[in-house]
Order: sequence, then C-alpha cells, then structure tokens
Amino acid sequence: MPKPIYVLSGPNLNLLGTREPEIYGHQTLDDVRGLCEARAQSLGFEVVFRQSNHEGDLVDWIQEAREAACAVVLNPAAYGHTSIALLDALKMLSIPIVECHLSNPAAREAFRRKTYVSLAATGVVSGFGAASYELAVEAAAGLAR
Ligand code: CA2
Repeated sequence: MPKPIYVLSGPNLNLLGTREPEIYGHQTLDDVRGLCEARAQSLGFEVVFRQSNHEGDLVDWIQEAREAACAVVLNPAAYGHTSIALLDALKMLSIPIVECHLSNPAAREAFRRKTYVSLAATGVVSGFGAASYELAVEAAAGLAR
C-alpha cells in the first residue's frame, strides 16, 4: 500500500452543509470524507482526512506530510487568500499538491481571486462542490503513481 493522500481542510469547513448551500452545496464535511475515502480506495490509496480552524494545525500537518504522505489535497478555505505561512510550508514539500475549492473563487469577490496557495500547488480543482474533492483525490493519486 502506498503512503496515504493527506486531505486537509481549513477554517469553517467543519460547518459545511449548514449554510450557503447555493455556493457550497448541501453535503457535510463527513459526506466529503466518505467521497474521498471511496475514490481513493477505488484507486488503491488511503486518505488521512483532517480539518482545522487553526492555521498552525494546517502548517503542522503539511510538515508532517513531507514524510508521511504521497500527495496532499488542500482546501485552505480563507487561509488560501491570506496565509504566507501555508505557502512557505507547502514549498517545503516534494510531493504533489492539489489545491481544491468547493466554489470557484475566480468567479466571486475580487479578494478571493488571489490565492497564495496556488503558487505552490501542482494544480487546482475548483467549482464542483463536493466533487472537487473527489476530482482532487483522483488527480493526486494519478500524480503520486
Ligand atoms: O470554495 C471553497 O472551498 C472555499 O475555499 C471556501 C472558503 C472560502 O473562503 C474560499 O474563498 C473558497 C470558505 C469556507 C467556509 O466554510 C463554510 C462553512 C459553512 C458552510 C459553507 C462553507
């Protein structure tokens, strides 16, 4: 079995499915976890699925992924638009990084158009709701092979 794909989610995504369903859909983060696990398993991979509202947790997990993961899928949520700390941590990885967003930030407010995380990402999947995570896991698995 290869090393797992780390699937990391940032602030407020623990509340997914409880508000703004027109933007983010009705599925909860637990539903998203199930989709990621199923897609990874079908491709012969496992996922480590985590969410935090704290920037430092995400930095710690990205650092952990240097040794423990074969690829990282990251929905940085709002930290993607603000966090040089996440960007610096991601730059220390030598494994594929797939940035993932439920919505399409490029089609929303101007402040969402800039993402620091994209500067370190191998690729970005945006705008497909929960399916963005599944597509990102599939891309990560393909890159990790
Ligand atoms: O579209 C995405 O996945 C985002 O990363 C979500 C972030 C937003 O700041 C980014 O610009 C795009 C916001 C996550 C908010 O979490 C939610 C909590 C409850 C219901 C829906 C979303």
